[in-house]
Amino acid sequence: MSKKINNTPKKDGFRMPGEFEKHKGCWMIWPERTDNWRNGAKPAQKAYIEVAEAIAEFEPVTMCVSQNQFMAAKEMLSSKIRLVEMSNDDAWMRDVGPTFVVNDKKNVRGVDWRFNAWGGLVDGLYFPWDKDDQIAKKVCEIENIDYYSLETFILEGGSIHTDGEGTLIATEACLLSEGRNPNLSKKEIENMLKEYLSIEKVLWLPHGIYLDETNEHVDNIVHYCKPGVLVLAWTDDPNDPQYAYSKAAYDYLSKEKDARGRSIEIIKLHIPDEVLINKEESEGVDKVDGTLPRNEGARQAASYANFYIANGGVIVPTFGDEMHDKMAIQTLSKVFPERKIVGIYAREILLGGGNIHCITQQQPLG
Ligand code: KQY
Repeated sequence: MSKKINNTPKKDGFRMPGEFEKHKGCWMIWPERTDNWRNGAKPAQKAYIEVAEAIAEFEPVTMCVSQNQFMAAKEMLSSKIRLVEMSNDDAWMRDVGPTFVVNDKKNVRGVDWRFNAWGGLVDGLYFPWDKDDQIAKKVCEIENIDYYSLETFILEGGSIHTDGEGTLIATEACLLSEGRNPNLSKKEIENMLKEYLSIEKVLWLPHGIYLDETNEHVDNIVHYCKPGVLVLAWTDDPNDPQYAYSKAAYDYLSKEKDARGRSIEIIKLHIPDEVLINKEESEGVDKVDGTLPRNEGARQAASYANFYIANGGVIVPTFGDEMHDKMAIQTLSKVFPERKIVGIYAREILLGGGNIHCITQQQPLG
């Protein structure tokens, strides 16, 4: 029986592993809310299915589905995917799921942060969010994993990346935003990450991806591929607002050392050409007060860095931009020679505000 532990992972000898370490499986949530996903969420469900089935080639996938959608999802997903019934407010397992930590004896525990829909009543994306806030604990209970549960500290899984060896990367734009932990200083936030993930050094990028509605989650701009090596979303166009964001990250990371004292190898991953919401896509979304509107012409925070590393594969979003899609897949093939690179056309996921990394959460093998 899973239980809540009243200590910290650091004190107990547990650390957050890198995503590239071995997984037991992957968790996802079925999309359905019609004020975020167009056309009754049907196009998004198809994209989620493609992602789930692609990951299932490499490791077991569990899809959490509300009671309303359970039978429909069961019909649409293959028997490879395990379904569990779970209430939810939306479908972003990276952010609402537990952050798993492991120890040297290969035991696995969960960290259950507080979730407030990316900014609560300050600049959150929907209200209420109480069902999403319960998901991390429920996942741990299903897996019979003990967990640490924070009373007030707000954090989403997409706002942190680690090399598994003591280094964590985050963006100031997100972690220091008004809607998350306004009463904590940068130093206090760092200390929480150190204590709950066994981190020794936090690297702070000023920004993430331009117009990212999560206050610029780090998982959209960089991704650790192995210790000492990461990819960075990039553009060569100095007139694109993203240029200043990516350049600042590049300059900062080029000068910094990681927790082990290594310089960091930075591999540029060029972003796709601008992705804008079209009229039909905008009109397909229910307009509801309190949920972020999806207006025609709005630029989407498209980035290839938002991929998922599975046991033998890498599942990468593509955007129908022939040249940049191809470049991204070529680059990642070189970075991950031992894994199969699988591109999935992910425009429908992007239209909901995130991408493949945001909708998945790996559970380490331990
Ligand atoms: O991690 C993410 N990028 C989640 C985005 C949530 C968007 C909700 N509309």
